[in-house]
Amino acid sequence: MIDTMTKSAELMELEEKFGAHNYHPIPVVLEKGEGVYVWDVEGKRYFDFLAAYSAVNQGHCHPRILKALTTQAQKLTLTSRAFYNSQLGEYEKFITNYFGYDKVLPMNTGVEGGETAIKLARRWAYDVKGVKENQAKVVFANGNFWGRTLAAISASNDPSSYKGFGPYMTGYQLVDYNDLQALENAIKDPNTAAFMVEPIQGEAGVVVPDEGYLKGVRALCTKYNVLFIADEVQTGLARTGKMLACDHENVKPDILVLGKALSGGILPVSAVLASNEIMLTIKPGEHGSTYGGNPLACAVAMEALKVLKDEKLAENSEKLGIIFREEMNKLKAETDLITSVRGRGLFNAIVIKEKDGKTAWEVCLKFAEAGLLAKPTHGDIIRFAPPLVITKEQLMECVAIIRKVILNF
Ligand code: IF1
Repeated sequence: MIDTMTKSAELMELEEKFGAHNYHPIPVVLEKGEGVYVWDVEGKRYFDFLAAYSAVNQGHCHPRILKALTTQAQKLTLTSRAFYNSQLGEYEKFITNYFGYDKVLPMNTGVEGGETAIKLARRWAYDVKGVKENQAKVVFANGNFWGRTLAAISASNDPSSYKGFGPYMTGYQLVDYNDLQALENAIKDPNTAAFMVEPIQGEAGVVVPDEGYLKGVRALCTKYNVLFIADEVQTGLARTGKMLACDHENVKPDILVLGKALSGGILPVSAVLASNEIMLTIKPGEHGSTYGGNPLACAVAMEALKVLKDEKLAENSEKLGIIFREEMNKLKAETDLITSVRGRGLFNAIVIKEKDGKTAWEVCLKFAEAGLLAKPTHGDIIRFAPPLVITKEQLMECVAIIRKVILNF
């Protein structure tokens, strides 16, 4: 019997056999991406409605960002920070002007951005605020997710993130998200260095706080001389219909953490932006990373940021997000399968009425069959986050696919 295993099945088997089992992917094997589309190894085309968890806001393999990559890659990719390089200064000037901060500390992954922000906040607490050595406290919100390192999972209240990896980082406190009274009770403690929060919680299932929450966070952090760290790794860079999710309430965090779409999904680039007062508390040789600020990342990130503005992706996200939620709310009225619709811009989620703990997963399998890729988070929540280059026509095609699958489920 000739082995009739498909290419996809073959490749999935290789991952099963030789790779760690730290994910449970939707069973599609992707080979090519362009704009809002991805193709599997059998040549089937899908709408990508996850956009690599918002790392591909500019669309897959954006030609301008690829050009920046290939041009720089022919010249110089990495020097380490033992030396200067021709791209870093230009990039630092560009991104600090772009977001309105004095300085940037370049890193690679989002979680390194979070770790850097916390190190800066603690150092600022000791050197500027006057907190006693090793007494600094950092506050986080229940439901937070900012990565997989030990410092990140120590802040988590989700057992699937932290269980079995203790002991945990100390000096942390958790308060309920969207609860300003709980926040005030926590940060009035004079040992508090910072409150790190996602303006909209991503992994928690696109949890949008009440209008006024971010303004309240800003006011309380100012009142108690506590640094407001905004983790915009997933919500930033036009995803929620503004350049930053904090822009919905016109609040300016003391420390801004960016990642994911900062490189348009081409290579890992993250950044931490802050004032001189905060940033200069870290002295030469006290923080860094092999790849942080490499010339390739700088060239790619500058182009990725230019594309966001040139293609008005925040405006497109805002406009199409409103249409998308209208369509999802219409659909919700026609079925008992959807219990809630929420989001901002093209950062949305529907909550599925779970029958047996597998419903959302099975719905996503049906979406894949119908040519749309999405994945559940926390079992019953399906996040919808397409590349922000999606057109209205493409969005309506996706709405039709979602409707068909949901109504026939
Ligand atoms: C995985 C989740 C999303 C993030 C926020 C920091 C980071 C992330 C708000 C760290 C990363 C990724 C991690 C990836 C899947 C994805 C994810 F489902 F895990 F939670 F997006 F929601 N802040 N999120 O969302 O950035 O170090 O990964 O570059 O771990 O499975 P990173």
